[in-house]
Amino acid sequence: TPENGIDAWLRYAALPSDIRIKHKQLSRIVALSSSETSPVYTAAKELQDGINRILNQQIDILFATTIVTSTIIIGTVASFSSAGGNAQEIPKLKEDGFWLSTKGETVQILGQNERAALYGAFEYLSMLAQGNFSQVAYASNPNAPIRWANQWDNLDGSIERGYGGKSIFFKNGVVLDDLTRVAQYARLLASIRLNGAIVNNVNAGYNLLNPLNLKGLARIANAMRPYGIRIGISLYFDSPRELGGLSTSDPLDPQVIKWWSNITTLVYQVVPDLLGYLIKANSEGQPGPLTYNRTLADGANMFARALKPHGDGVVMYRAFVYNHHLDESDWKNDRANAAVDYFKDLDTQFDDNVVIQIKFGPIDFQVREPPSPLFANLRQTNAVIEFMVAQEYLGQQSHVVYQPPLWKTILDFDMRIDGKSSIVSDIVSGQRLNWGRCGYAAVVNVGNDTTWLGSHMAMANLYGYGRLAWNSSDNAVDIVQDWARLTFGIDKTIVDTVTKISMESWPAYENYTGNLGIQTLCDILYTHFGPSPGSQDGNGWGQWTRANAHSIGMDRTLSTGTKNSGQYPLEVAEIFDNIETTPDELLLWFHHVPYTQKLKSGKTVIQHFYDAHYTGAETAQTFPAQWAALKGLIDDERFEHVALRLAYQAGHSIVWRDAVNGFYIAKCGIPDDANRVGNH
Ligand code: GCW
Repeated sequence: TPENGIDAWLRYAALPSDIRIKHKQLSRIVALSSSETSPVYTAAKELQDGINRILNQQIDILFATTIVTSTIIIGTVASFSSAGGNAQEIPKLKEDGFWLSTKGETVQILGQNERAALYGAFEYLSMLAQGNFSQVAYASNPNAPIRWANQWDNLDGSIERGYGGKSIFFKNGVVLDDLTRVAQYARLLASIRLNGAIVNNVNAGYNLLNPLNLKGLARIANAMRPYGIRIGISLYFDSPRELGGLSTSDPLDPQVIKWWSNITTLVYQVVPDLLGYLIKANSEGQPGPLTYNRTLADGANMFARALKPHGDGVVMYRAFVYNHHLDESDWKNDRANAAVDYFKDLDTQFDDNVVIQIKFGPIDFQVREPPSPLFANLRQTNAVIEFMVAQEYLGQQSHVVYQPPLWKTILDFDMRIDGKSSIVSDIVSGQRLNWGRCGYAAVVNVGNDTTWLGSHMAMANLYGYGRLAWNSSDNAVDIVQDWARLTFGIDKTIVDTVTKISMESWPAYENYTGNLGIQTLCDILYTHFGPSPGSQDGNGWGQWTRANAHSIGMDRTLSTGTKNSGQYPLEVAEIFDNIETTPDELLLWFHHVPYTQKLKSGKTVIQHFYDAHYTGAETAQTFPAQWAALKGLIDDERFEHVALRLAYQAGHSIVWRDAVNGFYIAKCGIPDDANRVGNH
């Protein structure tokens, strides 16, 4: 059924007739394209289908190369001009940018390229679906050229940190025969203007490179290409040794270089428009250049040079390199320092088609982190910021956690490089440091569940990611309102309720899991789900809290700590280095303080912990009642699906509250002012 979620925000629900009849009758779509695999063709079909469903108007498509009378014209600006159209009014567009005009007799949807025409079609349909018939004429251009999705799919069909079913790409070691869901996924990605997808796990094996799977890879690329989505793959660093039978995978060894160059030729034979490679190396047990006493740049450049002769392919080299056997007894040790320690001095050494993929914070997609200091330490090496739509540390889709407000704390942060305005979004868009290949990546991890991510509400994060990657100044409330109208309906109660729950969700989750910058206090050893504040310490993973009987927090200061504050540019370093100027929400990220330390709010750290866990859980407990207002306003299937998860979240928030508060009262023995916290 259309209600099961597969169409997500592309449901094109019929508008109520009193609204719908206000729209003029459309007569024809003229598509300036003849190829069925062109995104312009896809766009014309999408318009036809969407207009039929939203407005109940059946209209024809004419595929043409000259301008004929029409009510909607779709194509590229170039095809429009050569078909005799007057493009004078249209400003110069950036790559992937589009022009949308609903003024005058003809709706014009014209892209800088074919994929951009499809973006324009989705924009127009999004307006219609929300009952917005206003007359507009504007150009829309992306923040940044790289806007990708990453999937952590394994060839056996499992998905690492995936919470929405099995892989839509692979099963039993091979590419699935039926790739219907892959095309549907590409449609969703294109509608939020993403232009690339990495289809296999960063913890990659080498079997994707066998001849059978390369054929499968071609089919995946073919399924996504009509939507303007190009694909890339993750590689396993030791493939030359383990698959190729060489004695080494040393990136400077001529045979190894030749091996990768041959493989790359084979890959381009099946996927001529390959995006490139994603590399996780020397991270969490993965081999890499350091294994062969070479630098990370040597490793990245080896792949870059294999790609170079074939086109514009890039190597996404992940900055997630750290030692996961770190010694906690040494107070100078700090996993948060790793990315800058490893990459800073290599800044001049990467080839121009290497891009560093940097997780938004220095640790790992926690509920609150400062921006990774690496964003302020690369000047000549292009980078992308990595987000995680899949809620690995954020309740794994059993909790509603709407992430755009969290992401915006990072994107809006001013790094003050050289004492000048250096907003993170301006860095990754390329504006601040004049980068050309940069932008956004997000781990999405959709699966074959009809909800894609495992929960309808979680899809706001995928939608929001696309919106911010296109325009980081979009507002988190506007984004979720659009998403709510498109996903559930334009009724005000629906929009207000979904918006309120969503906007309250991240602050609530932060409150009942881990506040004041202590990280998400989940089990970090295995599941990354559910409370386990004791699991952070006593192991080498470096997500330490250093909680003892008297004090808590990581000392990351210059004088007594790990010197992590000093990895930020001076003005920012001074703020984080000083307890007085560090914002409360990051206090325990940067400082080790007594539980009785006073916050700016006047409360002690421990009382804030107790109170926040109560406040957060109380908020989560209002979600089921808020949602109940939607009964009958949306279909029962999705109503019940969401209601069940919200009920779970409400209960689990109490489990969280009591586990965390109980843990700390047992540690420090300081009673709760309000006398709620027992020593569990
Ligand atoms: O957060 C960690 C995850 C790993 C993941 C890793 C990474 C794919 O727990 O499952 O591995 O991040 O980003 O590489």
